[in-house]
Amino acid sequence: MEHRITCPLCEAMCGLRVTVSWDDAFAEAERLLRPVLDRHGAEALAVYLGNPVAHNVGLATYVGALVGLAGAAGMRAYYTPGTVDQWPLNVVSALLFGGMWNAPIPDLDRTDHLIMLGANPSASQGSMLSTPDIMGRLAAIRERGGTVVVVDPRRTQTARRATEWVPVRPGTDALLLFAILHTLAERGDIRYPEHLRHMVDGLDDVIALAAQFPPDRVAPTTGVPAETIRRLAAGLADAQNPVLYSRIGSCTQEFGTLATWLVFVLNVALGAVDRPGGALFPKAAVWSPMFMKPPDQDGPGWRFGRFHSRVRGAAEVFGQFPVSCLAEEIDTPGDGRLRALITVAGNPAVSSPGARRLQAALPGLDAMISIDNWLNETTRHAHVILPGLSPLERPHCDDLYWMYSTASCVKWSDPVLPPDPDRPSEWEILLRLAGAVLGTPLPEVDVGAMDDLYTQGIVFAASQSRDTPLWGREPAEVFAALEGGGPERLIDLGIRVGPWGDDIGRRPGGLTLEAVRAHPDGLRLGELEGGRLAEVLTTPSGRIELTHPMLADDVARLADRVDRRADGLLLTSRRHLRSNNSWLHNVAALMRGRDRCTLLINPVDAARHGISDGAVAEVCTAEGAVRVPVEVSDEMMPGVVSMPHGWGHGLDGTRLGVANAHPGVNANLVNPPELIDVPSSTQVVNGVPCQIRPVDS
Ligand SMILES: Nc1nc2c(c(=O)[nH]1)N[C@H]1C(S)=C(S)[C@@H](COP(=O)(O)OP(=O)(O)OC[C@H]3O[C@@H](n4cnc5c(=O)[nH]c(N)nc54)[C@H](O)[C@@H]3O)O[C@H]1N2
Ligand SMILES: Nc1nc2c(c(=O)[nH]1)N[C@H]1C(S)=C(S)[C@@H](COP(=O)(O)OP(=O)(O)OC[C@H]3O[C@@H](n4cnc5c(=O)[nH]c(N)nc54)[C@H](O)[C@@H]3O)O[C@H]1N2
Ligand SMILES: [Mo]
Repeated sequence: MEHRITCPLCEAMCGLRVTVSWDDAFAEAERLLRPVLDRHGAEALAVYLGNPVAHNVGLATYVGALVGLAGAAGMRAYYTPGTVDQWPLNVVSALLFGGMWNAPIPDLDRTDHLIMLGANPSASQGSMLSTPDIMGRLAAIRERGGTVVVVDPRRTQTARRATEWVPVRPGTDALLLFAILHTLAERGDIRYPEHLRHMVDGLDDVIALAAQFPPDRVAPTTGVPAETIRRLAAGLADAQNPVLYSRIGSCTQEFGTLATWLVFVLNVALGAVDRPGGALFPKAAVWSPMFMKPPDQDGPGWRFGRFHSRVRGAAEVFGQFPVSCLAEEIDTPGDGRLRALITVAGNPAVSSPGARRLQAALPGLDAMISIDNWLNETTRHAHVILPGLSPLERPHCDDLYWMYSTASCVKWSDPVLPPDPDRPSEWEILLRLAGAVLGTPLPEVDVGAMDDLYTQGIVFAASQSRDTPLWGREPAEVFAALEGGGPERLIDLGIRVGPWGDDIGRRPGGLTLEAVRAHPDGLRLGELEGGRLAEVLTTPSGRIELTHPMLADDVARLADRVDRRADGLLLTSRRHLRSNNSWLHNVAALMRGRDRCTLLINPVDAARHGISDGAVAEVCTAEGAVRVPVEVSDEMMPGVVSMPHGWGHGLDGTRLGVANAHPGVNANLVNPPELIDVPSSTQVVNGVPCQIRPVDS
């Protein structure tokens, strides 16, 4: 049975939920939120924004209103799965290239030598790298005589289709990459083509840091033989158009920032950055306010660790604490304790390390409001659930992901079905909540006025910021030229100030939303190209700033790791094609086939622990233990086990008929909250020390 929520739900007595009118839901949200805000201020409030925010234009364009205004009212930090995902990439992008979403992607169609680390596009379809048929594009590299190397502790489907699979011990990618850089330098293979010569600072400093990581030294720790490391370096050096790409397996690990950084360092050292066939900066057709530096990051460069979390003292990074801090900030008494939580399209009770503590903490909130369409592991604790319209009832236009796309496109999709006129859109709900945090009783918030205020605020901030296309423009004039309201107005703004836009009247004949709408199949406006460095870099120097104390300082932590022999098993994460994090397990058609929530283990490790295929094992970490069925497979490198994330359904109070019949096990019950990649405050869910034992059933 499906159980998509279409009417607001409120908690009645004894955990029972009742369907209520929108007016009653808003009144109830007000009744719960107001005392917290009045007594404790916005400091007692947190907002959690989940992954689908990025795939829903109304949420993507308006979560900034809630987070920004709540921040202005005193909310300390907000939470997202960014800190179990791409935060290291954001940090590195900000420091090296100037913007947190500003990074080059591999030019898949022209490279002849790709090394891919910690990514499995056969399942994920590519991440921070948007392209249709990514597996076809990888196959094409080989068909034209090129090479694809996959570095991953698991021989994934992607690795199977590659030229070579290089198993690596989880968490040690940075050592491997340093050793490759070391080898390139030793061979005299650092390329400094003309286009980079005056555009890069600090490469020599990084090469000097690499001196302590020769292949022979890192081989025992990484599990990659020294000859293989030298061969990988030679392969890159000999290729015409080499490039490296990394993703989540190299981010959510002990040295996620260093590993992600070194991928870009190597791309620079190979002369690949900003060169066709190498790593190119996509040109997004739609400008997004996300691309500008947040107003609280005043001054040149970026600052991190401007404030720290109350309980464990974790450093903020881009205004966020590691997502696992949420639980302790709710359940630890004292001034500044979180008493109210708003979740938007997120399921942190499953997706956040230390999930057991969060699940126990959520019932302790005075007010929990969720914008979500499912009664799941997280929203079952909400006092009020406010559901959005179905994806078929709302328009769509991507924004963020064009920053990582292999072509410059734009497409506006009108709703397929007429939206129910009696239901608010999610962006309106966000504005209402934002107004309530600012002090207006929630039912009385003037959503239209809030929308104008927010849009004017964006135009004003962009007009003050050098790295936006609105810099120096007269805000009132720009705002007056925009029509309508809601996401359509913001997307119209983004298209018009984008590279193909009409520049708000200054470039007659340029694109507007209206012009884009006339092409329901979308417009393909440009291809990836090189030679754009001067235009894309927004660092203080205007060059690629390859070293930063924050990065260089973390090398000492890495150097300590080289000689630490970790002989025990390491737990890693994985995803599957037919699910999306935690929330497609309720779709019957996607749940056919055998159980996917298994612990993958190499036959040697299985035999050593007396565990056979299909048996149940207990996986135990510093955080706790779970029981999970075992799948013995030589696709895992010895010493490493893999569990998918997003499972652990079947909890009381949820309404997920299909998912609850295939509950699986929540990997984040055993991922410890305190394991983080230090510079980026990112959770470690790859390379977690664990033990296993058979369970007698
Ligand atoms: N161990 C481990 N943990 C991980 C990861 C891992 O690899 N290993 N990966 C991490 C990553 S990369 C991510 S992105 C996170 C995901 O973490 P979350 O974003 O917290 O979780 P999701 O499973 O994506 O949950 C999405 C929620 O949004 C709701 N939803 C779906 N569509 C919409 C919509 O259009 N509107 C609204 N309002 N709600 C909607 C769904 O019902 C669901 O409740 O998990 C992270 N956690
Ligand atoms: N079908 C489907 N598509 C998705 C998602 C989904 O759940 N299902 N989730 C979406 C989201 S939110 C995201 S963030 C992206 C993520 O997209 P990807 O980054 O491609 O993520 P995964 O498919 O989890 O692949 C990560 C790989 O890293 C490997 N790995 C683990 N530890 C290490 C390590 O220490 N070093 C190296 N080199 N590798 C390691 C794992 O074995 C795994 O093969 O996918 C997105 N796309
Ligand atoms: Mo993600």
